[in-house]
Amino acid sequence: MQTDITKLLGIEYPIIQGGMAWVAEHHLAAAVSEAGGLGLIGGANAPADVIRNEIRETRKLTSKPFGVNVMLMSPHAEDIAKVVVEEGIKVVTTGAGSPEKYMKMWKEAGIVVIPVVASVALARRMERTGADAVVAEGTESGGHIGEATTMTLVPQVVDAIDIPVIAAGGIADGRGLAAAFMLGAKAVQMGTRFVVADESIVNEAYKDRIIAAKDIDSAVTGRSHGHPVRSLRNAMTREYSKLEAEGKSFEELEYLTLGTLRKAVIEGDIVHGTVMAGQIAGLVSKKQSAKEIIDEIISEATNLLKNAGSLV
Ligand code: TUI
Repeated sequence: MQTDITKLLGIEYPIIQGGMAWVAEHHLAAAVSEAGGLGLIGGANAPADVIRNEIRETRKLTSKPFGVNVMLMSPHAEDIAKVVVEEGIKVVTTGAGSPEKYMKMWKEAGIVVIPVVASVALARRMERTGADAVVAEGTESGGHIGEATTMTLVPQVVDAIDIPVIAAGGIADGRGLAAAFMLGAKAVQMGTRFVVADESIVNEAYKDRIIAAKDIDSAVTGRSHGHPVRSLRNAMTREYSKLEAEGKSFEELEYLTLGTLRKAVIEGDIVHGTVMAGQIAGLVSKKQSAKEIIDEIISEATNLLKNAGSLV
């Protein structure tokens, strides 16, 4: 299944794995790339040397293309921006900000740069600054989110820019991939479905919570301070929302969440930890290898797109 994005990235299928904090490490990234998608190492808040090591470990497991996601709010973003150049990384995605100050360095290094955007305005700015493609990420996504839904954001971004668009947010099966193509996207980025992959190092309790999730089980916290984050509802989100409603400061709320994503992902504390996941968690119902996930989605989408002709 070849599109502008598979050609740009040299991959077999138009499926990109999200650069999820604590989750997107070398085992998962290598498995997704080996299966024909694009695996990503998530820089998150990790120190640059940890990411350098993750890159090297990924190379031991796959010779196929993979990328690094640079989370721009990280205190280590600048160092990771340099590490990706030093390590000869071919594809970089960015999140939670604008990567403008790194563009010149990355483009000179021949890196394909794909910023994640949550608005048409940022998509336009990214095209002007030399991005090769963008991920248009709807508010259905897990983690740090924007306001627009995938259904509304993707076609508006597609119309606004000439570089290829990758759809993200609320996509976890072949229907989602086919729908993304209909909206004008050339690939999808998926997070939640890959969290439960066999190769994902995420604690089984976290995976089981995603499998058990229903359609309305996620909640958004942090809106009052302009840093909305979607995760599955639990004691943590309830406590946060209560303090948020009481008007607690950003710093106090930040302190409450410190280390809680790690607590959920690594330790499996899905009650007091932060269980980031997208709204599509309700659709994710089984644990499979990354290859099974990708093969199933491609097969579903191919059948749907073949049959689409019978509608007219
Ligand atoms: O970045 C993400 N998702 C994330 S980052 C993350 S780490 C984190 N952990 C705890 C609290 C907060 C963050 C977890 N999930 N997705 C990409 C994304 N980028 N979504 C939205 C944006 C975004 C939002 C505003 C990008 C740019 C922006 O404005 C930039 C500007 O300069 O206008």
